[in-house]
Amino acid sequence: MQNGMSLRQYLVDQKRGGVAIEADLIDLICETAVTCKEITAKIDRAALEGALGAAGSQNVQGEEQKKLDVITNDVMYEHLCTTGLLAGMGSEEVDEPMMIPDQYPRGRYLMFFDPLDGSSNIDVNISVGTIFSIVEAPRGDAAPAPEDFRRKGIEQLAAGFCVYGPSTTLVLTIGNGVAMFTLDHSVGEFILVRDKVQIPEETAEFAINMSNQRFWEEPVKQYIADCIAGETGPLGKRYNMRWVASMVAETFRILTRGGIFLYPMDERVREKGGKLRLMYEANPIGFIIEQAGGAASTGRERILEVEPGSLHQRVPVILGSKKEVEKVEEYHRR
Ligand code: AHM
Ligand code: MG
Repeated sequence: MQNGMSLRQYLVDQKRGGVAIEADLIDLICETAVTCKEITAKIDRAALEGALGAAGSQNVQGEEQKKLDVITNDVMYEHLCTTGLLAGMGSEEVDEPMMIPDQYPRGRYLMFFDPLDGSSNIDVNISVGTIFSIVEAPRGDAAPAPEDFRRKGIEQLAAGFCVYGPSTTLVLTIGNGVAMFTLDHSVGEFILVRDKVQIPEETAEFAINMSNQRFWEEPVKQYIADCIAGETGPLGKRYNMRWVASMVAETFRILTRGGIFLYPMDERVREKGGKLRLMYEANPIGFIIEQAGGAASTGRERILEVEPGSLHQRVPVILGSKKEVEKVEEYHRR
């Protein structure tokens, strides 16, 4: 695998190398990358075009939507529903599964997506991203049923996220490791910059929203207390802390230098199951993390094996360097 390959060249090369990937899935990933380029341009011009700030509406999660949440959701849906590659889509920003309008052909895949993860950061110019997860549509190109949108993470064929930061970089897995592609604006293509990304197994860097401490479950309270205790504490090392409040940015950091990210269960979100969403946040990011040699857990089970109850189901999320995630699972078993 050579740096300098375009995204499509990489995917074709993977297929030639024996990875089971259909030509339609290659096309779908490339079309998704086109929407990420469009979103890059929208974000870049948002302040100039008055597209920052609140939209004045709430999504199904009861969260205030930003104008860009709505704009990027529309970019994704309007572009991808015309490609003839999808049978339906599920978005963080839309209550019900989204069907393909009758005037367009349907394809054999379903996509789950968060069009603008970390959007609470958008007005302060911090990295945000688009997350996507692709599974096979169980009825082929027939119209999908509601239950077709409840899928375990282990069923994913591909998952990725594009982070809009100092560079626009797409992180992708098709089940054969993780590759990263940076958008080269001079040619308008995503170009391979890293392949076979590996997360160091051990780390001394954690990411958690400390302001929620009093609401966490006991095992997480204890683990973080032990991290803060440093060299003389039970974990025997000095930890560093980071919190970007943008899961895509935290994941990118972990893929680059290791670390552990926690959005645990807390008292305020217990009834909802947690804060982060299974289908379009935890599953795709969990798949990527595992493919890079890390681990992704709820604290009690592997995220990719969680049985989804609904499209917008939430879960506790603990992911990153494998040995550190295993340690936190150990705290949950005690
Ligand atoms: P969003 O999809 O509405 O942006 O919510 C998800 C984000 C994650 O990116 C991030 O880890 C978390 O919410 C930040 O939460 P907090 O506001 O508690 O810092
Ligand atoms: Mg999100």
